[in-house]
Amino acid sequence: MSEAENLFERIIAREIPAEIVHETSNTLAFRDINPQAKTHVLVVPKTRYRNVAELAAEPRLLAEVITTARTVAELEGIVESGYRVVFNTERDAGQTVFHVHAHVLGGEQLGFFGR
Ligand code: IU
Repeated sequence: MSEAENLFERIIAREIPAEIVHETSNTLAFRDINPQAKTHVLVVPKTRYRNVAELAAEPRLLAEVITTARTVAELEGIVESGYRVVFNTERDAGQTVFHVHAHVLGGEQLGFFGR
């Protein structure tokens, strides 16, 4: 496992600090270290799956990740203004950390994305 993946494992294990926003029995939400919006929180399952395609094999856990994303939006007060949930998946999407994570982005008008 690379340093970066280790890093998410170590955040989950509380071995290194992160600004934790919310936790459930199977997920953890913490602030992205390099925020791309006013609100930028990562939601991870505590067990490691490489990407959302792998996590899709566990629909209940996938649903818990999405539910945690909704709770994060509630806690951040961005449900009404709106937010985006993104799973970058593999190279072309720019995935750099291969422990699946949902980006929860909002708190301001977001730009269009794509190419
Ligand atoms: P990506 O979807 O794999 O590209 O996103 C990885 C994210 O993890 C990226 O937004 C980083 O800023 C973020 N991150 C972090 O919050 N803390 C870390 O220690 C590391 C990466 I490494």
